[in-house]
Order: sequence, then structure tokens, then C-alpha cells
Amino acid sequence: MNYDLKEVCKDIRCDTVACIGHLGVGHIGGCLSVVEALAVLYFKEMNIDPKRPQMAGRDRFICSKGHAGPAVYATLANRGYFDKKELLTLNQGGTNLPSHCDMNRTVGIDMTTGSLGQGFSCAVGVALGSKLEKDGATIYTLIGDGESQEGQIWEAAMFAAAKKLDNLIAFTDYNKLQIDGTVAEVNDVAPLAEKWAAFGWNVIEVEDGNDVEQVEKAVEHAKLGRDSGKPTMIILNTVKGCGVQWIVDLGAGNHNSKVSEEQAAAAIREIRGED
Ligand SMILES: Cc1ncc(C[n+]2csc(CCOP(=O)(O)OP(=O)(O)O)c2C)c(N)n1
Ligand SMILES: [Mg+2]
Repeated sequence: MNYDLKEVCKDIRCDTVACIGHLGVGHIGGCLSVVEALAVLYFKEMNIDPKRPQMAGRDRFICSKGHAGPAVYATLANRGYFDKKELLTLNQGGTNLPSHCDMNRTVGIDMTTGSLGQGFSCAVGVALGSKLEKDGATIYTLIGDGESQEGQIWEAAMFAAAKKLDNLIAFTDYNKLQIDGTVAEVNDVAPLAEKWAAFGWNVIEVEDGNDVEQVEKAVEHAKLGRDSGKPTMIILNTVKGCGVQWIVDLGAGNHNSKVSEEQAAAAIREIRGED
């Protein structure tokens, strides 16, 4: 089935904002910056079946920046893994949707994440396992730019290249912001492309990681590297909070922000282009 990915992105954004607005607080900025990557993976590229979430040999997505859980849940619900009504239980007692991804709680989540750096190592391990099993899967993972200050990221990066894991395609959400300020002022990770290349990875830079067509092209390009003997890093230049201007304008203040039901409703109108 061919999906209209721009519409899919709007749906994911709206549902993310709605569930965080219902809860009253959440990692809204870092959720909204990764929507295009999620849409391209779950609605175009990944070999998955929402009716068989544990299907052998399926492609995997491991959201190492586990605080983007709400955006992943909105994606899974829109893709048919579970009822969209469940989204409004986000991070409340008894929910299947905790603020950070949990593979033991949520249908469709392939790895428990949230401790920055660890999900990426897990993705490398899953990619190695898939190679050994020869199941033909592609393993996708997503890290934050602040997260890439973690030493564990570079240990895993080195290992993935040493083991020639060309079935691993990673994204960096290069939104230039982290919890306490800009990445540049906290502990600059630039030049990112050169670093990944030096660690033995194919590197693809996407000028606008919130342009779904550019992300589609990058993933297509990355898949050509399937037999290159190297893992691939796609660096997405994104905007933290993309889609809702007042959230973007909060800058680093949009990391874990209060969002009221009224603000969420207005944000949804903005995303839908109704204002
Ligand atoms: C090991 C670890 N240290 C600290 C945190 C707290 N924390 C959660 S998100 C975050 C900022 C991450 O920044 P970035 O990777 O740029 O993600 P973004 O906020 O842009 O989505 C921090 C410090 C954590 N989850 N894990
Ligand atoms: Mg960031």
C-alpha cells in the first residue's frame, strides 16, 4: 500500500501533541523533530506486519532516544498496531505506553530504551544477531545529537564497523538542542559526518530532516549500502519542535514541556493548516 507520507506526518504530529497535551507534560520537542523518519520507516521502508508484531525476520526499529516514545506510539497506532484511543493513556497508571519505550509493555516496540546510549548498543547487537541468523532483516535505530556525547555510542559505532554490519541503518536527530541548551555549547559533537566516517561508517547527510521526501531519498540511498560491508549513519538536520511554532520558539525549553489541552488543540489546528 502506498501512503501519502506528508499526511502521515501530520497524523503522527497531531496524535503526539494530543497525547502529551492530555497528560499535560512531555518530551514534545524531541518527539516532533523525528516524525519524518518514523513515517518513512513505518509507512514505507520497513518489512513489518502490525498484525504479526513478532514476525520472524522482520525489520526492527530501536528508538535509542527513548524519550521520543510518544511519537513512536503515535506512529504505531496510526500503522494499526493498537487502537488510537490508547494514546490518551500515555504515562498514566496501568498504561501500556510509558513515557519512554518499553518492549515488555507496548506492542510493536522492539527494545526498551531511555538510558541514553544503550538503545544504540542494543541495535548493534540485534544487527549482529540478524547477520548470524541470516534472516535478511534491516535494523534501524535513532539517536539524539546530545545522546551522541555518550561514550557508549562510539564504542558501539566501532564494534558495528568492525563486524561489517551493513544491515544496520542509523539516524542522528541533529536538532542542535539537548536538555540544558545547545549541543554546541554543552559539548559540541561537530563535525558529526567526519566522526562517523572516521569510525568506518557510510554517512549520508540530509539537509532538511523534516522534509519527508529528503528522508525517503536518504533511506533509499542507505539501502544501496546493504552489501558495502559498512553500517550507515543518516544525519538528519532537524528542528526540535518542528510543526508547532511556539514549541520551536521555546528553544532548549521545549525539552520536557508543559502542554495544556488548549495548547494541544491549537497546535493540532496549526499542524493541519487550519489557523
Ligand atoms: C544516560 C542518560 N543520561 C541522562 C538522561 C536524561 N536525558 C533524557 S533526554 C536528554 C537530552 C538528550 O538530548 P538529545 O539526545 O539531543 O535529544 P533531544 O532532546 O534533542 O530529543 C537527557 C540528558 C538519560 N535519559 N539517560
Ligand atoms: Mg537534540
